[in-house]
Amino acid sequence: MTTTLTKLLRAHTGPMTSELVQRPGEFGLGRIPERLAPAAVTHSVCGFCATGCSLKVHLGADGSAINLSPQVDYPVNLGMACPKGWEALTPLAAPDRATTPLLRNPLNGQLEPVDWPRALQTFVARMKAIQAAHGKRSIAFLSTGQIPTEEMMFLGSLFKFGMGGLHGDSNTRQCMATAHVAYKQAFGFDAPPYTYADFEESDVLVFVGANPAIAHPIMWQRVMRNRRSPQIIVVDPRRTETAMCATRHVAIQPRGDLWLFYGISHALIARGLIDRAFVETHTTGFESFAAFLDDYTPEACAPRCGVSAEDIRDLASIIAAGKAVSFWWTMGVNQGHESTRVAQSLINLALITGNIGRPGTGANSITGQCNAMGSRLYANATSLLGGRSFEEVQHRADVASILGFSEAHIPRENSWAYDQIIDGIERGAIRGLWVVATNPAHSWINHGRFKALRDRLEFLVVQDMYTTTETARAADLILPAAGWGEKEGTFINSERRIGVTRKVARAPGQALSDFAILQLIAQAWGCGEMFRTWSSPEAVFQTIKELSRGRPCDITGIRDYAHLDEAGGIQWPWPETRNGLTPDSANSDHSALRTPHSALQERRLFADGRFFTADGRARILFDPPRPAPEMPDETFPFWLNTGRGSSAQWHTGTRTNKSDVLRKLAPRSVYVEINPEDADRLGIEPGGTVVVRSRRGGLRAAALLTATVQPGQVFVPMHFDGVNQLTFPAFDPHSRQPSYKACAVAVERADEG
Ligand SMILES: Nc1nc2c(c(=O)[nH]1)N[C@H]1C(S)=C(S)[C@@H](COP(=O)(O)OP(=O)(O)OC[C@H]3O[C@@H](n4cnc5c(=O)[nH]c(N)nc54)[C@H](O)[C@@H]3O)O[C@H]1N2
Ligand SMILES: Nc1nc2c(c(=O)[nH]1)N[C@H]1C(S)=C(S)[C@@H](COP(=O)(O)OP(=O)(O)OC[C@H]3O[C@@H](n4cnc5c(=O)[nH]c(N)nc54)[C@H](O)[C@@H]3O)O[C@H]1N2
Ligand code: SF4
Ligand SMILES: [Mo]
Repeated sequence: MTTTLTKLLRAHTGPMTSELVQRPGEFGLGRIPERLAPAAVTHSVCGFCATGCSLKVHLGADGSAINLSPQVDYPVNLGMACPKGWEALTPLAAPDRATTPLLRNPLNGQLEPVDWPRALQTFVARMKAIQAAHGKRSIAFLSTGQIPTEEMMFLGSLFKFGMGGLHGDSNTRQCMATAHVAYKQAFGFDAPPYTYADFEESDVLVFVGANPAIAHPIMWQRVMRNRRSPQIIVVDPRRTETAMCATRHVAIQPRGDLWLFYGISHALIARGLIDRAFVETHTTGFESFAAFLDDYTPEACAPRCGVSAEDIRDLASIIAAGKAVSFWWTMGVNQGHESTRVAQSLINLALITGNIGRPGTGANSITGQCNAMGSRLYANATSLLGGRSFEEVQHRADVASILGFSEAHIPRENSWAYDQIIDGIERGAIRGLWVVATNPAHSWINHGRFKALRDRLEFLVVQDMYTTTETARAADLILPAAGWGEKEGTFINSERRIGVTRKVARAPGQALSDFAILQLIAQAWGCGEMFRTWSSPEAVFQTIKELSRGRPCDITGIRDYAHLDEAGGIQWPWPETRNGLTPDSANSDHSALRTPHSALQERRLFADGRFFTADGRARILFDPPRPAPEMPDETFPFWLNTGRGSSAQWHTGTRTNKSDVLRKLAPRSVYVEINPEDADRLGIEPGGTVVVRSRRGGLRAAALLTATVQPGQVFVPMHFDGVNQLTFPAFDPHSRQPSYKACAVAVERADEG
């Protein structure tokens, strides 16, 4: 183990990927003197949101990044980037970076620096002791959609196949679980069908519970490039930045979505405005859906969703008149108590109107984190590698044979979901927790409870870039991780495009990439031999290709990282057989791929109307709407809505708060958006301090008076700690995704509270 450690630490101070990039002038001419060499550049996919912009990295003489600018020649961002992308290097230099492992000293309760051998030995000894006393399954991990696929796959595989654990989930549950399940049930595989060119090729775009103008600014720029004068309909209780730019804002009542979309479906079917031929050839379940909808006339739905029957019919007419209609959804849909059915109510609309598989169409879930799509396929958390199932014999056998392990290493059961892991901690079933690249003490729903749970854990390991996150501060052991830009690997963006992220900076002190940390833990645990061939992210990428073979996400036609770079990223599927292109058919393929908007570079699914279900047909799925589990009442009269506050803030702020530029672009302290009428009634002044209270906790915040929120509703951004003391832990029954967007609160002036 010491040899591996020495090697890894040496590698960490050794060359960066960027230094292996040739500088112009080096080709065959020998190295030109440094002072004459034009600055070298490389590029890397952004590590914030799932848009997956490519950033040009300008390198200094020592090969490390000195600046970033957007890449022009990339089919995603076409020369654009949002403020986070421009500022992506700044968080790397923050003073609170974890630079050595830190271990809590039981005598004084302080986190104290230790060396890697001691940290690893402690990790292994404490986790194994817990397993010995309480069973193999008494340890769990919580991870992320923000590290490369190769690292997630290593974490999930090491934990389940090497360490004998079963329960692991990630923040993707907070974010994309609904889309994952909705697609799987409806299409037979978790397969977002679209490509970003669809933003430009639609003549009607319907955004539901999505605020791309701030959450996915470059996707929004793609909408702005649409030359068809499209109708843009935004369904959101708030008049968001996106709603302000839309042609129509539908100010739906919170949680009214299922009523609205059933009402629209009813209106379409009643007036015969559907694509019968598509429905008959490519779907199942239509007849029972139509019968079910009898009760959902626009008149019946109107009072339940806050949209008039006339408007419901009007929306149906707009959708029916559109030649290419696309439906886009994000967290306003995914984070709800009946979210899977809401997502499917949009899928149903696309199916019954035949808006799928053609340019500018689709039922399109927009992804959140840079690699949530990688996590959905390869995290090995709640589904087995490659979108497989732990419960299927054949799937386990396939994975075992590809990885060269005995099948005995592969659990036959599914992991608990995030909320079940949290319950498990409460019950004492989980005693050791390993948190990688997520900050649940801030982001988990009703986190007041998470904090109490800390005391139930015998051992909490936090693997993060920083020592100061809410979760790291509670840890027994902090493992110092390299961040975006300090390591390499691949991300899969929202439109299924796989792109490479590069090492262009050195991690500080003894921080190591998550990949290297996992290699060390595997060795220290005693299962290093199983992962002998997992020698680098790119080696693991080759295994990922094999795991994809014959699956809907087949990428066996991608040669290696260089191929991805040359091609401008490649969307799955890209099987070996694709258009006769083979991994070796070199340059001509790549130049074809580089043609902007060529058929190869912008690919959507289901052009042939065949879905991934056994009979090739999409499923129309539905259920009656249910009331939200916590509704406003006399004591807690407001709906609390939460979400993204600005394009300059990222989640719990551990990265974006480190940039002065980004901090100038967003409010520094927590605020609550409240309608001026409500404020007036409650005697709340603009900027005055108020207390927002729910049954679970309270939060002091500055009042931001704005008519963008409707009377009776308030909005608090998720970026400040404390918001999740308020939220109510309700979960969708299919996806187990938390319902962050609706609970009941009271608001009062602070001097009265
Ligand atoms: N700047 C920035 N960008 C980000 C992120 C970030 O933290 N900062 N995070 C990334 C991640 S991980 C994600 S998941 C995405 C999230 O991206 P979005 O989902 O677009 O952002 P949110 O603000 O969470 O939620 C979207 C909207 O849902 C609305 N909503 C609330 N309740 C309802 C309802 O009942 N019905 C409907 N129809 N709408 C409702 C909210 O008012 C909100 O405007 O953003 C990604 N991009
Ligand atoms: N109220 C409310 N709560 C929400 C939401 C909401 O809309 N409302 N949205 C939910 C959603 S959609 C999401 S995605 C979650 C996000 O919630 P989190 O995942 O908890 O938020 P982040 O701040 O992104 O946390 C990522 C952590 O990983 C660390 N990190 C970054 N890069 C690396 C790396 O390469 N390696 C390692 N080891 N660590 C790294 C960062 O420092 C940070 O501590 O929040 C959820 N919580
Ligand atoms: S839009 Fe997303 S991927 Fe593009 S630069 Fe901004 S944060 Fe990065
Ligand atoms: Mo997310």
